[in-house]
Amino acid sequence: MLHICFTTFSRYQVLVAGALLACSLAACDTSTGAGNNVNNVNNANNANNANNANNANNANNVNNLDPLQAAILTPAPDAELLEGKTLHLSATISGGVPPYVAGWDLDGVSLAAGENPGDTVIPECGDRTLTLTVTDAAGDVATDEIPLRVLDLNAGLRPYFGHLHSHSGISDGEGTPDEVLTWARDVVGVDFYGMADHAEQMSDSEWALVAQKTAEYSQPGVFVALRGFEWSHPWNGHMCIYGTADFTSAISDIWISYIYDWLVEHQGLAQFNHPGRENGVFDDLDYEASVAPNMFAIETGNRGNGNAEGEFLPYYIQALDNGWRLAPTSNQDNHSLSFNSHRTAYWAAELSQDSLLQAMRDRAFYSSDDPNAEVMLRVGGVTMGGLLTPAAQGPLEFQVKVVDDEPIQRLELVTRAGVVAAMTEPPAGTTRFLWYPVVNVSSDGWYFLKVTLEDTLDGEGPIQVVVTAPIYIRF
Ligand SMILES: [Ca+2]
Ligand SMILES: [Ca+2]
Ligand SMILES: [Zn+2]
Ligand SMILES: [Zn+2]
Repeated sequence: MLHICFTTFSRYQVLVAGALLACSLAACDTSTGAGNNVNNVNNANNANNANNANNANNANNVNNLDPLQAAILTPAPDAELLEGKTLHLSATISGGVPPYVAGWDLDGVSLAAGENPGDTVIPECGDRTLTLTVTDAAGDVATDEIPLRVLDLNAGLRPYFGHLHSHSGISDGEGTPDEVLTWARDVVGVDFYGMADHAEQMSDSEWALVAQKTAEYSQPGVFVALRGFEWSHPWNGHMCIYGTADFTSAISDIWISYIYDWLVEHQGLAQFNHPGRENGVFDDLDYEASVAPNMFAIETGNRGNGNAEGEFLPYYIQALDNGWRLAPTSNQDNHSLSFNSHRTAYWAAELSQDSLLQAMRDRAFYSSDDPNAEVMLRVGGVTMGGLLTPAAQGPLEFQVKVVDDEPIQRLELVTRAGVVAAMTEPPAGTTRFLWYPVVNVSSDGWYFLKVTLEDTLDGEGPIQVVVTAPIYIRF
């Protein structure tokens, strides 16, 4: 009944490490059972002798043996692990009549076979029951079962899909705020919608009307509307600004330093729009530490040009390399009541104006050509957009979960200068994928996830691309 204890485990499998201990203890215990076995055999022989001399030897042997027993060694009861992680399955089987047939199941679904099947992937999260069933050559059956807690990689968060850049009839778009918000909520069906009309075409009363309407239409858990405005400079570039009581236009604020100072003063949260469309690109996205806390996003998708087209993606990478902490977004920038499949998505526990504003402060967004792809990137307890301070230089395990209603083609972990640090291609047709790439981290930097999906539902084909906010590494 020798079993092989596994020797490598991650820091996230502390409880499985406990299983290791149980494993070696059980191995030591086998010697103490030997004396009992001898006694049992002697007792059984005496009984047989007294009973029936005509019993066949085979039958005597069966009666003489210990009863069939099955015990799960690893994992330990109540072990916790992340979905998609490998779990080491091992057991001890004794007594009965060998050979044994052993099968493992998770909540009644077959998982593995044999006494020591070794590393087995646990696919889905939840409070699960692991059962070992053993049948011996005489047809006797023994079982053992333990509870397992398989943790959701999304940690109770879910993605919400919407937009952070749109225009209404207040500036050069279409529709009143009522018409725009009703359409976004009921026709497009997005979870959130940022109204950002051009500042230089908006009056104070229109600005106040948008505040009133976005508050009126926001229903926690149903739909969130947010008021912002677009600051448009013909040379430097455009930005959408949220979270301020006032608005300002490039007519009054000509220089970049003016709008950066204004953002700090008004505690605004701003997004670089369609980078590169205006030649100055905010001084080539030069890093300004004073305003860095206020700049939360950069568009990698605008109107029909998304991540797959790649028009704006290089500027995202450039901005991160320059030192900005930004999330990527993909917005319609619509000037009419029309919509495509591109979305900005954020992770939160619930849908509300507060959670949307918090996601801006946390940079917890991803930019998606696809309207419903769920893409999570974490490291330990840090979610996309977050800052991680590793305890030491060396291997770092990222945690990735992608779920869509269309096949997942490729996953890439992208780092400085756009270098691909890790890559994998799931089997054809995969629509739910967990990935734990390990990369060596030795200096400050960032890592975001790029996911290539086959497009079969949105008419964009052959592919759509998702990019997440990075995990920022600071030693
Ligand atoms: Ca999809
Ligand atoms: Ca699609
Ligand atoms: Zn613009
Ligand atoms: Zn615009």
